[in-house]
Amino acid sequence: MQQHPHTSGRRTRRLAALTAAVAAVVGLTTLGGPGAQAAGNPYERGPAPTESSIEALRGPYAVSDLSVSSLAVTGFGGGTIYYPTSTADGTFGAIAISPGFTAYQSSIAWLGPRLASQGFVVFTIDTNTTLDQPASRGDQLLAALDYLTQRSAVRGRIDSSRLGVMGHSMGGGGTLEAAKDRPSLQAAIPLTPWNLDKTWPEVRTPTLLFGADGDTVAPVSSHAEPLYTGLPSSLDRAYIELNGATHFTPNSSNTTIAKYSVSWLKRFIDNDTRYEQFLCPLPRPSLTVEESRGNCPHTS
Ligand code: 9J3
Ligand code: ZN
Repeated sequence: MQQHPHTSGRRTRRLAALTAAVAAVVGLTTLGGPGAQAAGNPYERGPAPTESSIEALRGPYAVSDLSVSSLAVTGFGGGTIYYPTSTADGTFGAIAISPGFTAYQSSIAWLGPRLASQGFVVFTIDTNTTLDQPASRGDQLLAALDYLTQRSAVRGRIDSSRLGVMGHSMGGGGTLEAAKDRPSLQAAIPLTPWNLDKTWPEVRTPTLLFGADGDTVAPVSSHAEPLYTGLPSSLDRAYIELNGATHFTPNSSNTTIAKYSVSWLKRFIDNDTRYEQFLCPLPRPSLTVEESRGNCPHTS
């Protein structure tokens, strides 16, 4: 910038300094990549979301992974940790994810990089045996979170006060068991859950359940829907029933599951209200959503 020859001295220098300061602040808050962070929320990670960013196959963070042998842990069956490669943005919230009855971590593996690339450390686990029941799967999810935050090689990358759980089928039933046992969990997401216990008044963790309209293994009328109803009505809770879906829809890449899961995890693990727009109002019935229920998350 060229200066007018007749304006000079202190005032011009002060103006220049002010302009530089404003530019620096604007740069910090709008420049980007994953690095952008709000002054008001220390847990916020990544740039402002859009419909296409929550639907994308990958979010803004490059992801690394780490295999954990069952021989190296106790209380669960090992697994794979997916985590943002860069440490430039500080720590991240973390989630553990359990597969269902007779299934392995491979059945929920797509969620690892999909969620981690949005800014979470994600632990997809194997259970001690593939026949373990929901209460055991809940205990194993908690053992996995304890390993992740206390002993794993990525423990220094995790904010251990900001944890969540997910799971498919009996792993979804286990997700509710984990939340009941550990009220400090910040988010829970059961996927086509299966649990004989339909009463969950103790749960204090914001919970998003996915049902599938064509589920004949864990029909929504006897599992996902009564499990949703069994949560406290005062809880931040939601139910999304997938349209044209089966019990096994959560076992492969699914954009409806991903976009609302990312939004729920961001909203409740990161306290990131920028994602509230995708949860509230609830998704309307469509080609992908059969029905939805919930009490829209309260702002602030
Ligand atoms: O984890 C699941 O897929 C539970 C559904 C099931 O097979 O229950 C049978 C007892
Ligand atoms: Zn329904």
